[in-house]
Amino acid sequence: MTITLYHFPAACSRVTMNALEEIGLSYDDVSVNMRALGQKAPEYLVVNPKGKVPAIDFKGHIMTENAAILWFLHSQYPAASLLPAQDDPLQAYQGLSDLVWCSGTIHPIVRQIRMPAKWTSGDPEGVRADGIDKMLQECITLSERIAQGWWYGPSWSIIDTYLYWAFSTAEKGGFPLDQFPVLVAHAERVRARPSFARVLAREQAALDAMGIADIVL
Ligand SMILES: N[C@@H](CCC(=O)N[C@@H](CS)C(=O)NCC(=O)O)C(=O)O
Repeated sequence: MTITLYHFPAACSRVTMNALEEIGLSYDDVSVNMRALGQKAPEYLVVNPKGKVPAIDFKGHIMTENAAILWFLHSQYPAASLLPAQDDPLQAYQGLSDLVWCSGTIHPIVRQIRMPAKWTSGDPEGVRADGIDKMLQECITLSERIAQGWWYGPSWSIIDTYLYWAFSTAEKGGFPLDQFPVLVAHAERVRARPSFARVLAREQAALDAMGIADIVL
């Protein structure tokens, strides 16, 4: 039974890809060319009617929504420690709570910074500035929490990759990440993981295959 990830390089689907790499699963990756609005193409809408990445075909079951996919993968492959152990209900709650926060609070702020015109028919710069203000508040708290470690302290979790994806994408939209040396150092630690290096290699191969040369991974 195969596993297929539908993704676009540097989009939030890289968090799911990083989870697959951390677990060590064998999977196919299919690029959905968002530059060509591939996420809205009829053939992709058959896979994910929401018209978004990521989607995953997990052994014949189509799954969407990053948080739910990550939660599912963690439940199936607990040895990878993507999140706190699920056998303790309070720890399990914490992992789910953090995933929902990433997808429901942090990701929309990133979208507000990176694609403000999608939020307003008026001046997008006001929307972007509001997003940057919200992200600054989040980063002040996060810097204190992460310090020299990871989101959960001594051990990496998929929340670290999710947060890294959020900050780095916000930075591409003008967010001043360099004001937060703790988060810059955290980004370097996320990128230094062998699983993340494999993600970058697969994303680069996908970009090359699509003939896209101007996306920084
Ligand atoms: N709630 C979804 C959001 C996914 C999402 O917004 N994906 C973006 C890429 S980061 C996308 O596919 N955007 C294409 C579009 O909105 O047309 C999740 O967390 O998985």
